[in-house]
Amino acid sequence: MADAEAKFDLITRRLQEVLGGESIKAILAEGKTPKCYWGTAPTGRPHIGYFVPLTKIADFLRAGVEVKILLADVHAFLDNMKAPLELVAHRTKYYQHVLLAVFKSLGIPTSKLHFVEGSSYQLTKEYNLDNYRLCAIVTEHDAKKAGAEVVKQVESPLLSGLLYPGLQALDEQYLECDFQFGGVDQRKIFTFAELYLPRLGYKKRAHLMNPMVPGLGGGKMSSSDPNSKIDFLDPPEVVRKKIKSAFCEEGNIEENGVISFVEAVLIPISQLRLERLHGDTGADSEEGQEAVGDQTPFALEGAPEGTVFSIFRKEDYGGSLHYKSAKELKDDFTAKKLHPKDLKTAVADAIVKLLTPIREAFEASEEWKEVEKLAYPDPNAKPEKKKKVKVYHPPPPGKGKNAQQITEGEVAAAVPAPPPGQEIVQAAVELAKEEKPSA
Ligand code: STL
Repeated sequence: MADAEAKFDLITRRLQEVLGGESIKAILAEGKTPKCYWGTAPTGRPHIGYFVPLTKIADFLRAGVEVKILLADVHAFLDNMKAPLELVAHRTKYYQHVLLAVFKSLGIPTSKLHFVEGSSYQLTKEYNLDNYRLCAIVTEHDAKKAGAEVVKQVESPLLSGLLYPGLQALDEQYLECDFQFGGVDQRKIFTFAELYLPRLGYKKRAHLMNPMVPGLGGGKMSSSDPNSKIDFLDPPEVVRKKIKSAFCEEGNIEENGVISFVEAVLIPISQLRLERLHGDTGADSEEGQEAVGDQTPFALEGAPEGTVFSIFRKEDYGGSLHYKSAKELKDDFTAKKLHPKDLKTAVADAIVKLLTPIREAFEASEEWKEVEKLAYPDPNAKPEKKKKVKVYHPPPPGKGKNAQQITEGEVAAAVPAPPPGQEIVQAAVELAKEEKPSA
């Protein structure tokens, strides 16, 4: 069936790897709706690298796929407490706000997406029993290996990190998906799930993987260098500054985060928009209807038909450049026909355009602003000053203007008690000191 084939091509376009594609083809051939999920753990602040999976979700909807978005709150905690329990709920809400605003900015109808919080089913008896069943058959070696790329590696690994891959495997069963979608960094977890779910008597799922997009430093985007990633809420001047300082060597397309971003995000978004202009939204007839913000491709006025990325240049410098594919742009860059400075300016302009509606949605939402403060409290903020309790210092007996007796109890009542919990924190610090190896 030609229709099924076209849908499969749309579902898998631009992916780096597909495992078990035949099972998706079989579902489509039967005229059924494939179901998928994409999971994210609400830990640090989501950055613009998230445009990659979120843009891909537009393809799934166009192909009629049912999409669930998992906010993996329990995982956020399990991964070395990247999100401490007190913060997890706030961060989950923050992620939900960001994701909804990004989807709207991409013109993806949010009514078609199903948001699920991990804790809504991961704390049930059934799920936990399955976790124990899994623990009884998975070796420590396999669990460690599966999480090697995804779980933060630390000197003294916690048991929680070993649980992470197993729970992600169970999510496939409990979210009733036909395939899980994620970055290629999830590959080891995906193959772990393919091996172990059948051993619990569950169906093996297909796995679709995105390429990873390097950060602006050329390395990993999720690194702790704040300049290597752009936050969804960064204002234009910050975007421009970060792009300006990005590693982008003339003639070198390797380890070039700026070019990678054009290829993985800007061009696919342009392409989605061009296709939408032509009415090619497949099963997703609602695409674009609730879109917020400028929905034009990143092409300058007067660009030839099919342009997915334009770079403004003064006539003196050869005039503007228009590209119909990432390959054309990369070829020009390699041949030094496109200068890093011109590329950077065009990319910064495009990112500013992409982020404008997201920042506006944030500014317009008191709830989101409030959640942001709770989810990511300023680490430099001074703790609120407690009002000093006046302590009465009695003069030595017999001295003072109105010399009179005061009891010990009265003094104790006037001395402020330490804030609750301080003793516990103190005890933990002492314990940590004692545990340090005496080298
Ligand atoms: C991150 C960053 C990222 C993906 C994830 C976490 C994925 C988490 C996850 C958890 C449970 C699932 C599926 C995915 O079932 O890019 O910190």
